[in-house]
This record gives sequence, structure tokens and C-alpha cells, in this order.
Amino acid sequence: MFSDRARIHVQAGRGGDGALSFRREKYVPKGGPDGGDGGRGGDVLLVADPDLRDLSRFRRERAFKGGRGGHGSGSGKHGADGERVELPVPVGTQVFDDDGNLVVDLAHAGAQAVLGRGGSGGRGNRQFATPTRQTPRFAEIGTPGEEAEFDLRLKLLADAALVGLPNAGKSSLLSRISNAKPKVADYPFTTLEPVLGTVDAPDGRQLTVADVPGLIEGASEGVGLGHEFLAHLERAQLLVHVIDAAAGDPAEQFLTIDHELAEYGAGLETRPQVVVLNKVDLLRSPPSLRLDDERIVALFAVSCATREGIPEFRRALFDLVPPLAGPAPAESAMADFLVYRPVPRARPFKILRTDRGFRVTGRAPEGEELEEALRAAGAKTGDEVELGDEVLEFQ
Ligand SMILES: Nc1nc2c(ncn2[C@@H]2O[C@H](COP(=O)(O)OP(=O)(O)OP(=O)(O)O)[C@@H](O)[C@H]2O)c(=O)[nH]1
Ligand SMILES: [Mg+2]
Repeated sequence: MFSDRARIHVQAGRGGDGALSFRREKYVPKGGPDGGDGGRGGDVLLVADPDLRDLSRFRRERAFKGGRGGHGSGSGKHGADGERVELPVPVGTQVFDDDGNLVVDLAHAGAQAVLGRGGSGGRGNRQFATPTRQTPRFAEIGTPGEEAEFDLRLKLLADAALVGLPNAGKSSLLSRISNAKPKVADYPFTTLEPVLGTVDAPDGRQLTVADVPGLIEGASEGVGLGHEFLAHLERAQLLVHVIDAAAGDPAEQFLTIDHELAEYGAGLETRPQVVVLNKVDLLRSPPSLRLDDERIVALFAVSCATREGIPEFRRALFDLVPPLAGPAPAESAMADFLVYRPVPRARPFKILRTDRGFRVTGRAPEGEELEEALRAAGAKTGDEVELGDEVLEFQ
């Protein structure tokens, strides 16, 4: 089943701890500090993949963890960086944070978004040696990776989208002009999920056309299937309004759909529209649309059954999709490499590991928050915690 929404939990990897270690050499009772640094925690990121069509993989799995950074060790050995987790998503995926703010829009193939940044590795005691402190008896522990929930929402990116009442012949039209093979049947709501088709022109140009489930009166309030899918129309530059010309007054059918688009909002009601009067094979005289509307940029009479008018419509589509409405070339090239990164939230304090426990420096938090941070750092009951001038015992 097509899936255009998902909620995921992201936990980036924790940074590895720096090592507390001293060189051991023959005949030297105590060598210098040689504890290496911990590795960085693994990031969790999304990558826009042009081969994917929906977000259904997130139904099976919704929690993603970056790998933990390795701990540093003696002889100055650096811990390994944690494994980064790359999640492929379809192009057109938008990411919202817990407050509903759009954080990134993966509108181009290859665009990336780091949703959780891995923690940094702690410095080993070797790094803390100074001329006046030659045997630093502490090392830094790694910081936690970022953790958050995100809502993913897919909005199809199509040049044109077919809209209309159920049974109007939208899927039939798509199958006539594109490589797509949507299901066609003589009952409403045959199409239950959006289908994308590619239309090829002899000169090599390509257009993508989306067929979405039929809309009915009340769709914008959630009647039928329509509302879920109206969002997919938002990104289409051109709306192709398909009307069954044999099913009553075309103008009336047009207004029913137009009302739903206006109710939905998001600018759908101002989009240029092409009207396709379908099923003309069932009519004795040519159909007409008695409507004077400046948004209607073209009108076609076709039959998906006999293919009358189809080649003309198909050719005209290439002229009708606004060629300049997309991003300018320079901008789109940039967007291919667009990488979103959350602003790092620096911790205002540090936890160091000492040979008897831990030392907290900087603006240490109080109470539970401190306890939590220490526990995450590996503190156990009985460990000594140095806090400013105080020495406490971890409970
Ligand atoms: N006679 C005739 N029948 C057509 C024509 N176009 C489509 N049909 C028939 O109309 C019915 C509905 O066609 P679909 O393409 O499934 O319509 P749809 O708009 O995609 O319908 P939903 O997916 O339910 O919204 C089918 O039985 C088609 O065979 C046409 O030009 N002439
Ligand atoms: Mg259909």
C-alpha cells in the first residue's frame, strides 16, 4: 500500500569516551599520559533517492540508531567513529519537527538531511597534559547523540496532476499518454493511491503526470479519499481537470471540483488548469464548456476509448507546463547538494572521567539532569563525583 506519511524516531550515536591511560615502559615507573580520544558517534540522515516512490518502509521500522563511537585506548589509540545510518527516502519528502515546523524539504535527488548528529568523542588524558600538569588523571567522556522524533510527509513532484470526479477517466487518460499502467474500471474510486507516469516527447523532453484518487463533494473536509491526496496536487505546476462529458453538464462538474480545490486552499484554486472533456465517443454532438474562467488555459475534447484528440492533447502538454516555473538552473544545481544540518546544541558542561569516578566542569546542571548525564556517562553507585570544590558520591 502507498504510504505518504511516517513518523520516525532518530537517535544518533554516542561519542566514545577518551581513555585514561599511562604509558608502561620497562624501568620507567610511570610513563606519560597516553589515553587516546573516543570516536565520533554516527549521524542519522535522510537521502533523497529517485528510485523510491513512497514511505512504506517506515511502517516496518521506525526507530533508527546511529552507531556508538569506539572508546579511545592506551598508546594514544583513537576510537573508531560510529556507523552512520543513511535512510533513503523518495524525492519530495518533507521533514517536520515535533512542533510541526518544516525543517527540510528533500526536493532534489541526492539532497541530504542530517536529522540526528552523532555525539563527539571525548578527549583522552594525553590531550590534557600541560607543562604544569604532566599526569592528568582524567579523560573526557563522549557526548550523547541527538535524539528526536520527526514526521515525514511525501508530496509528489509532478509537472502536471490529473484531477476530477471518480470515473471521469483520469487513469484511462494517464495510460493513454504515459508509460504508466494504472487500473481502469467502471466504478468510482478505482484509483486508491497516486500513480506517476512519465510522458516522453520525440525531442527527448519528459514530463511527469500524477493520477490521484477521484475527488467528490466534501473532499476538502475529508469525504471520500480526496483530502489525503490533495496535498500531492500542491507541487504540480499544472492541473489537468478531467471531466466525463457524457455524465451531465461539464460546467457543473467543473465547479464541484473547483469548490473542493478552493476549500483545500494552498493556492490550488489559482493554479492554471487545462480542461479535458473525455468520453466524447459517447456523445452525438461535440461537447462544450459554458464557463468563462481565466484560469482555464486550454480545453480539449478527447476519447480515451477511441483515442480521438489524445495525440493533440499529449503534444500540447509540453507547451502548457510552465517551462520557467521550476527553479532556475543555478539554484537547482545547488539544491542537489543541499545538506541540512541541525544547529548543534553545545552542552554547557563537560564530564571527565577520573581514576576514582567523574569530574563535572562548566555550568553543571542540577538534580535529575546531572544524575542522568552521569549515568549515561557510565557512573555507578559509589563512584566519586567532583563538582567544583565538592566531592560527592554517586548514588
Ligand atoms: N466510452 C468511454 N469510456 C471511457 C473513456 N475513458 C474512460 N472510460 C471508462 O470509464 C471508466 C472509468 O475510467 P477510469 O480511467 O478508471 O476513471 P478514473 O477517473 O480514473 O476513476 P477513479 O480512479 O475511480 O477516480 C472505465 O470503465 C473506463 O473504461 C472514454 O473515452 N470513452
Ligand atoms: Mg483512476
